[in-house]
Amino acid sequence: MEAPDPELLELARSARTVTVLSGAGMSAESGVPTFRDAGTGLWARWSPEELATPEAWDADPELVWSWYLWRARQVRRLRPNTGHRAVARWADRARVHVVTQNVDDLHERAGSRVLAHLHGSLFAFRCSVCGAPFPARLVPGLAAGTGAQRPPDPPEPARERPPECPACGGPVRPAVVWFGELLPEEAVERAAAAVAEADLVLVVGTSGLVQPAASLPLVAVGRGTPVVEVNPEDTALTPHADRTVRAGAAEALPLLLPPPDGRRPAARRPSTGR
Ligand code: BV8
Ligand code: ZN
Repeated sequence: MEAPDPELLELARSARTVTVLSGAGMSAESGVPTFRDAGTGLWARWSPEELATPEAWDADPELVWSWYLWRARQVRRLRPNTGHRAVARWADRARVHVVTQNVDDLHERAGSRVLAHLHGSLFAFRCSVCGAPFPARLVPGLAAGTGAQRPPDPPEPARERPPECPACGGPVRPAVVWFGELLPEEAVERAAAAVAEADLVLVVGTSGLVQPAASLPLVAVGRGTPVVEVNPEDTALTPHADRTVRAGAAEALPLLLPPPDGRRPAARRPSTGR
């Protein structure tokens, strides 16, 4: 990717309050399959939309639990990419609010404080009956820390039983938001406030298909806040964004980041900005 054009650089580097809205593409270059791809490999027989639902859980809690544990263990073995790290460093030079649809913890492991996990987290758990939180450290095989060495995946998804809630004996579920479930109200409120407060909204790696998260960038558009999209592909948001950077997050974000000492690097020929 060419260096971003001077106007886009100025927009990115003069912003005092940046709200980053990230989707699965943010973690793609870390090796985390995007949501649509989460049904590949071992789980190719199921579509993620089928498994990420209360109905799938009710029908076969072990299957759904095994899928989430497989995804969580996969993330544990992966690392934040240069895009996550650029967002974390940006916070040294401007107020940065990170709002993510992702359920991985790569923003945090890169050093960002995440303002809102709109769709929950692979590493938070609660009882599916009484709602009592369940500590991740008690989840078998989810070793804390990164890069937990685990044997390669079995040829078939291993079916594992979800732990039982100590309070009521109910099966423990991942604290993620399934399709048809409401998003955590306080997370949505914090995200909306961060969009309202921003003088730049950076939308990174989301196809903009899943509501209500997909409406957040449009709130910024409605307020006249500059919206910059970072995505190798066109998305539902593209027609509404002020600028589009047709590149991956790990490549584009370090180029947009303000330099540490406020120097303005000599910007070469513009990118593919709109
Ligand atoms: C709700 C957690 C109220 C779980 C997720 C009809 C019936 C019922 C509901 C609905 C309906 N119509 C609409 C709805 C609402 C529904 C919805 O929006 N459905 C869509 C599919 C139409 N939403 C809900 O149900 C939400 N709740 O509305 O409650 C309600 C209640 C009942 C009835 C109606 C309404 C809950 C939505 C949350 C679902 N949970 N995740 C889990 O992870 O297992 S969503 C999940 O999919 C992800 O979190 C992600 O946010 C989303 C999209 O996944 P992906 O496609 O992988 O990622 P993304 O979209 O971000 O696309 C990847 C992008 O990255 C691409 O653009 C690609 O080009 C780009 N990319 C690739 N590489 C890179 C890159 N970008 C940058 N750099 C790269 N290197
Ligand atoms: Zn319980």
